[in-house]
Amino acid sequence: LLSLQGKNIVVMGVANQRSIAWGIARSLHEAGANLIFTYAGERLERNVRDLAETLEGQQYRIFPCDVTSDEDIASCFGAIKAEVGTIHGLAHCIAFANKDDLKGEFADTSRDGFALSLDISAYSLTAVAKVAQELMTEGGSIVTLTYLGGERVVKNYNLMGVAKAALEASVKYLANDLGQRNIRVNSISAGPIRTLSAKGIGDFNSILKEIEEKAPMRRNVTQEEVGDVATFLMSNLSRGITGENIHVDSGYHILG
Ligand code: 0WD
Repeated sequence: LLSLQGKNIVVMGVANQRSIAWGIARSLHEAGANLIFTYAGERLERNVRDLAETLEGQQYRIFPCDVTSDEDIASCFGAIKAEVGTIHGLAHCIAFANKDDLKGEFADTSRDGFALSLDISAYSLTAVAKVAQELMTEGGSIVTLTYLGGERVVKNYNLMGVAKAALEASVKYLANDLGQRNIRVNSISAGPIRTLSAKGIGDFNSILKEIEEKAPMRRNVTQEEVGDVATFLMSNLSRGITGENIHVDSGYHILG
């Protein structure tokens, strides 16, 4: 029922084994997808290569792509086109904000910090979708990752909340543009997960604790659980869904 055999899927944003992108990659791999990884900066290439080597029987490919650069995006997807031709899916698992902007008051956000965070965390989805859609000649699925802080105020999430609001609105506009080409665009709103990026968010431990105490399921979610929903969204099972935001957060978002 759920097979991604023969499907070429690009995974952007693996930084280390805790990355949500890595949870997505493992789930996609289990469903039989051919994976193409992109990484930002030489520092991460080794990490991604070492992790990809652990995927049994996987003939993975790996390309550099810093999403702040249109040239990087063009050459990355140019290389993917040359090597694999058609792609069927793309997982965008990328965000950035300066640490200082993830604590204290949102009102203190600087102009430069705002521009950089919105560029990497929100605009990059559009920049990448614009180029990736050319390779989705048989239709496709684009999935990005967001967080509840984009829908309502979450302490310390500050600038990243504004970036996620822009990202979630981008999902809807992109879904509307690309729908006629049978390309679907959706987001997963993940509950808090301890990753490298999460380390930047002030008092992250208390956010995790709050979920354990109050979420309907009284526990936090894992990279694997987010990964499995991404696999569903990449698969034919979700063919009627686009412009949607699916919460994988133990139900926490239903609380007022
Ligand atoms: O609790 C969490 N961890 C949640 C994360 C809850 C809900 C959503 N998310 C989102 C994040 O906001 C992000 O969009 O999930 C996505 C993945 O984040 P992650 O797995 O939590 O974090 P991490 O493993 O650090 O991956 C984010 C990666 C970067 O890692 P580093 O640590 O090097 O900043 O985003 C990538 C990079 O690999 N990234 C870029 N990729 C291309 N070009 C760039 C860039 N300029 N900047 C960052």
